[in-house]
Amino acid sequence: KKNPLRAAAEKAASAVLGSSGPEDGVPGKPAAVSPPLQEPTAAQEPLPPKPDQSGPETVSPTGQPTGADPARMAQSGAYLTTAQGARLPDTDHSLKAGPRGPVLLQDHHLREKITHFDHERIPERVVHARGAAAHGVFRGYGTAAKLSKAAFLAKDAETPVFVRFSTVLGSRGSADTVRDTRGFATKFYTEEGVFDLVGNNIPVFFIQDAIKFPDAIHAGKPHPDREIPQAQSAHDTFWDFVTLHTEATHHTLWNMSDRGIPRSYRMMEGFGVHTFRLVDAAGATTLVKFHWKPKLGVHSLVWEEAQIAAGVDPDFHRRDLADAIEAGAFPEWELGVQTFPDTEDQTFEGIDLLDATKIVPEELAPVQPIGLMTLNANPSNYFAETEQVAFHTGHLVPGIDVTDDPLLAGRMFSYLDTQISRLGGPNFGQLPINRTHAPVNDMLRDGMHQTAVHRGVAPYRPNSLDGGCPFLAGEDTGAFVEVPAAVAASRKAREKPASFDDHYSQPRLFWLSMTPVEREHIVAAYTFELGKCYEQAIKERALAVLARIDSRLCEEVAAGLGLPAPGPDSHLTDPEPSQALSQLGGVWPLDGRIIGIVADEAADLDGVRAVRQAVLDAGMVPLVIAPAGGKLDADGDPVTVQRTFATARSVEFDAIVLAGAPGPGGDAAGARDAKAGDNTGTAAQAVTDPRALLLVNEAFRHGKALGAWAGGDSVLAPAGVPADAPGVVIADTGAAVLEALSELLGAHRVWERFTPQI
Ligand code: HDD
Repeated sequence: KKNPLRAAAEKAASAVLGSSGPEDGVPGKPAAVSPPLQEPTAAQEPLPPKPDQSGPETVSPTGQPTGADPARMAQSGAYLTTAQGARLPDTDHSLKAGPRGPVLLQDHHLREKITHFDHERIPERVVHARGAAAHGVFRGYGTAAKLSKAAFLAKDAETPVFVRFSTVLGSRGSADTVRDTRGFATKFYTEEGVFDLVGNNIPVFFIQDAIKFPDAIHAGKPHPDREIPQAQSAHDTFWDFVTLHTEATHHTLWNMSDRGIPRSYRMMEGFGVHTFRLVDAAGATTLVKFHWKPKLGVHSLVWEEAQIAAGVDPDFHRRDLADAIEAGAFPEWELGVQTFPDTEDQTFEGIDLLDATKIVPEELAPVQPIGLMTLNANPSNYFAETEQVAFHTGHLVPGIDVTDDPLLAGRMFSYLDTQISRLGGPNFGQLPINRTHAPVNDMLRDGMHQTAVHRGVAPYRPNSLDGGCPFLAGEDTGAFVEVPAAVAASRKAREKPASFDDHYSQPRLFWLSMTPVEREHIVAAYTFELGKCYEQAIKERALAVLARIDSRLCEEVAAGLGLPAPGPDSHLTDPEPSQALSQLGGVWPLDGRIIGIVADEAADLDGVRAVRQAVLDAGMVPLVIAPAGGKLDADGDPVTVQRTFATARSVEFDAIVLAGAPGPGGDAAGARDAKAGDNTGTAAQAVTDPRALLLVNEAFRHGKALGAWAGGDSVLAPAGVPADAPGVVIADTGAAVLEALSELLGAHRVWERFTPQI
């Protein structure tokens, strides 16, 4: 019986060599002029996957379990060894000539330990250095199967993924909550090879041509003389660049909107930005834009909150992602596509699909869901996984191809190039986190950090020594074959198309699509950022750009800067607003929301226990905040304190509940009497502690829901919170408070508390 692998290999080999004509093999390949050379066709099974990097088998002299979960232990094996496996008697004392004598050069363990430590760091990413990541799974809905032959998009196909979120400008140790674009890069380990969707949380980009990327990043990064400011766009060089390259106007406006300060990585949209090309089994193509839609909705911080968080918890987003996953609140996103006919001009409704500074409003091309991604596991080791993961827009699988977007073309070069220096050579694809789950049978050899032990003598093809392997695949045997898309006959030129010239109509569309409160945030952001610039000429130029978006926006920012607003632009159009661009208006799941419960020893602790449980039952996270740490009611049914007045800051919580005092039989009236009379009520300490008052006041100013029961509300007035303000719930029991708060939380914030003047 004929070996099927051999038959496929023979077919592919003969197609490539041209012996049976173009119709059998690669489309459009001309027939060979000379008779083809005969290539050996004795196929072999592909080589096994490259060697794994896992640690050595556990070596235990006694065979006794240590009690720790082996999968979570830092080391395997009982004895500390050198890198060569020699067991060590001591790792705390250098080898010396006597206890007080000189250290001996002979001490190999000392030198090995310090040398390795000296080289523990690798260069951080030149952009997107600060990030956090998680493992998960993607399940195809099958709805894209008619557009793309990619196997991972088939119905119910499950594919492991690794996702890294990031900021762009800051260094690896910078704060999470700075105003910036967020990276959203997904690695799909499909059975046909790795597919990377390397996107952002903003659907447009600063520039239209990759050749400007170094300039854009030089302008956004800290000034080269003093290396400040860190992780900020609020400085002269950034605004100099974006006002001189006005194609950046659209992206800059998104950055100045609430999208620039997400509440959580779990609450961000993701976008592939460029237009991609899907290919079905028959070779038909469709242009698409990829969208990730978070199940929890799209939500943001308010600017003051973001600034405070950058100080009190620089790891705010990193912690949030890891905590949510550890708690089982697995974040989910639906992957969707907007589809466009693959026409020769590659435009849709007059929008140039190759211009990465343009969106296609969802009202014109709805996002059609094609699969669900669930992030369900944290990395075990930050360096090995999150730091060493390497994405590339060129990691494509059959069924997904690129377009001629000039920004994308430059990216196709940049990622591999940067990773060679960042990861120390060309073999980073062998690192466990980067390794494909498909069999690898390449002819790439040697190089720094080569971990594969390749067999055979003929890493070239065709060959007659290694059985002729490997053979070439055709489309029918799963090869990735570029779409033979037509290239417009033209001439070489460093030019851009005229359709790239419109820099303002889509920023105006975005502005007009915002609600008043979102517009006010945008005005405040521009006013803050430009207010941090020193050069008057840059501020004036920025105002001239804003006048081309909207005169009210321009006037408000000008007023904040104390500068005259340029006159209105007579070219302004009035595009139909796109509701999909606004973040307000929905009701969203509460998974993983954090509820702070302020209580003390004198509080209604039964009520506190009940609220805690109700918060947990709703899939949210309760954190008890008390004047000091430890336990409340330690001798009875203890309530653990998670935060103290010293460690709690409002930014950590989505809502705050102020516990009441216990009344006779727990009734509220009795509780109020108890509090008012002898200062034993729960609020007694909070009422006089400025840290607790700040907590409540900030939460109020940031539009967070506040609740109190049985006298807990006595904190409100000293904290400057009117008891009748929107989103302040005072009820008789903790349970009633929580019910009302949950309803408020579905809208993310108490938006009525903001009174925009725009
Ligand atoms: Fe980029 C990293 C996203 C344009 C060059 N980029 C990087 C990451 C994301 C993006 C999410 C971090 C990946 C990770 O977590 O490891 N980049 C984008 C998007 C762009 C974009 C959505 C426009 C649509 N990028 C872009 C251009 C260039 C680069 C035009 C260069 C010409 N990007 C890089 C890079 C990085 C990178 C220098 C730095 C670290 C890395 O690649 O691995 O190659």
